[in-house]
Amino acid sequence: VGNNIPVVDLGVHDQTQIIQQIFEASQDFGFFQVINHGVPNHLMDDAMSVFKEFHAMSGKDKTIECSKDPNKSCSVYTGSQNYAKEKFHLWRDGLLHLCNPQEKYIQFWPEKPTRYREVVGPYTTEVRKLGFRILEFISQGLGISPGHFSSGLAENPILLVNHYPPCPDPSLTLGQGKHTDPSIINILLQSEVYGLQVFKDKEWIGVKPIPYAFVVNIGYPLQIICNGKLKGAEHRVVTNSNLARTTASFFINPLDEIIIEPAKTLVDASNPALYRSLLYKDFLIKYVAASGNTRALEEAFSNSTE
Ligand code: AKG
Repeated sequence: VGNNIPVVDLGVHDQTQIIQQIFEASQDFGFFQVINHGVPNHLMDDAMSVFKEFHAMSGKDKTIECSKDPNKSCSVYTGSQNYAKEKFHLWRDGLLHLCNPQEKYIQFWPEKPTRYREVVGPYTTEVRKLGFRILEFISQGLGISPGHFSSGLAENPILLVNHYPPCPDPSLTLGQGKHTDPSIINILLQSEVYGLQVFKDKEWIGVKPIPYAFVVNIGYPLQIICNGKLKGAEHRVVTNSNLARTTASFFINPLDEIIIEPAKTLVDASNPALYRSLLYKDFLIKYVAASGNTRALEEAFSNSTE
C-alpha cells in the first residue's frame, strides 16, 4: 500500500468495489493499474511485437510509413512534436496516429511491419471498449450521468507508441519531462522495463511493470470535468542505460469542438465551478503554451481570476 500505484481487478463481481477502488486511486494518485480487464493477452503481445518492430526500422523507413496522410493524422518524430522548442531534447521516438473512426484513418497507418494494421486495428478497438468501461466506472463514482462521456468527450482517441532507446547517461535527459496529460484518460501498455514515474507528495514513485496489466491515468480535462474531485496526475519517464523500452499510450481525447467544463450536476451554490468552460481546441492551445506544467495549467483554467 502506501506508495504503490493501486491495482484494480476488473474481473471481480462486485462492481461497487471496483468503482470505489478506481475512485480512490484517481483521487489519491491520479493513476492505477487494471488487471483482468478483458483485452486478450495475445492481442497485447501481438501489439507490443509490432510496436517494437516498427521502432526497429530505420528513421527513413519510419518517416515513409507515416507520410501517407496529407492532413498528418499519422506522424513520427524524435523528442516531442515540438522538437525545435523543447527545453531539453527528450530521449524518445514517437509514432502518433488517430484511431477513430477506424475506417477513415487505418489507410494512413503504417503498412510496415506488414501485420501493423491487422493487429493494431483490433487492439485499439478493444482498448477503446475498455476505456469506455473505465469512464463508466468513473461516472458512477462521481455520480454524474452514465452517458456523460459518450457525447464527444471520448470520440477522438490517439495512439502514441513511444520508444526509448538505451541512453548512455540517464542523468542527462529524460524519456518524457514532468507533465500532466491533455487527455481525459490514458490507457498505457507498459513493457517489462521500468521507466514511468508518478509525482506524489513531492516524491517520484516508479510504476511497477505488471505482465498484462494496463496503467490508467487521469488527464487534466477530466480534472476540469469532475470539478477537481479527481487528479490529473503529474508523471515523467526516465531512461535506462542498457535496456530499450517501448510503450503505447491510448489517449482518450475529446473532439476539438466539444466544451470542457465541470459537469453541471457537480456544481451548485455550495460547490462553485472551479474551472472555466472552453472548447477542447482552445484548451489545447493553452495546454501547449503551459508545456503541461501543472501550476501554469491551474492559472490558465482556474475560475478564480478576479
Ligand atoms: C505519455 O505518453 O504521456 C506517457 O506518459 C507514456 C508513459 C510511458 O511511456 O511509460
